[in-house]
Amino acid sequence: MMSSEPGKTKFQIDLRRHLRSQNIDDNLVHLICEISEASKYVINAVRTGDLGVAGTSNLYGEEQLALDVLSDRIMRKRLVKSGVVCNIASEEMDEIYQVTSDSDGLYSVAYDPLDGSSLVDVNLAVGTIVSIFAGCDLLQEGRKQVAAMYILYGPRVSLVYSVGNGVHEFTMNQLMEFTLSREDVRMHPAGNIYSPGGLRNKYNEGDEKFIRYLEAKGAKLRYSGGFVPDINQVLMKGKGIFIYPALNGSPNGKLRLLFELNPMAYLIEQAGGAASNGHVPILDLKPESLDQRAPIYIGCTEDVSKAMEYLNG
Ligand code: P6P
Repeated sequence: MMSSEPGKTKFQIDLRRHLRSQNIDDNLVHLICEISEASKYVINAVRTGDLGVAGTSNLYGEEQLALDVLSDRIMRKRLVKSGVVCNIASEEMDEIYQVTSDSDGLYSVAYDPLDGSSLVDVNLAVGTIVSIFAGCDLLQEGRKQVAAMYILYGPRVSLVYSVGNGVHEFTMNQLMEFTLSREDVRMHPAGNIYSPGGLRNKYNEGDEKFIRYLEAKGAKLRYSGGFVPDINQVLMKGKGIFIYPALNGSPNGKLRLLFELNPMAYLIEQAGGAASNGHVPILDLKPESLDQRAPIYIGCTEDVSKAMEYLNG
């Protein structure tokens, strides 16, 4: 816990100062700060950039927007320039981008540069999601991440990170500086909101029964279609569950293990929550490919456990 320094309230503690209190490698401090700087250019692209299509598709065969390509380029250039990265994987790139074969003291980064980009043209919140491993191997279990973070471009711009010592939120001020707004975010055991991703008419029976259970206990449906704002709501309110289950015709659901699920599962577990694919913790899954997807149940521990009861009952 970062005690407020004399003369400084916690709200004046900037990201670099907080990272230095986390007892982590200087290269990792530098890397996370570089990502936060890159996000300021992504913000500008979101607010003023072209909303059209790029005329290309990503490794999932999904049509890319100009914003996807621009955000990806901003992130990749900053990571390469950082001097502390050996491999990069992006949801918007087909293959791993090798910066250097030298792994000594360096990190590898998997990111979704602008998750939910199709929501920008209707002015809904979107975000950048980042997963960081030590060394060159990006196909490690998520539990081996050394850091995870996201930047949420909403009514306010917030940055949430963990390096294994709890989850901490920073909010961008009028000078575009990230200052500490919540330290050591913790989740309740159970919650009262739920985010049901995907088409309900493609849910299997167990998932459908779980949703009916939630509705019967008075839980409120909260779903924007953006993974970052929807997870941020569950995390910051500390109450609730987000699910994107296996669907009829899509046995692995929709969300991507490397770029979306691993970083968010790391953060939610660090806040005292849980994240499962319906059978095992997300963070224990060994990725077999860059484009791997998995079903996700993520949020309060008791809510996730209840979902497993219905799913596997
Ligand atoms: P659906 C955005 O495309 C995304 O990858 C996540 O941000 C979001 O949670 C999900 O897809 C929404 O998917 O099928 O509900 O539109």
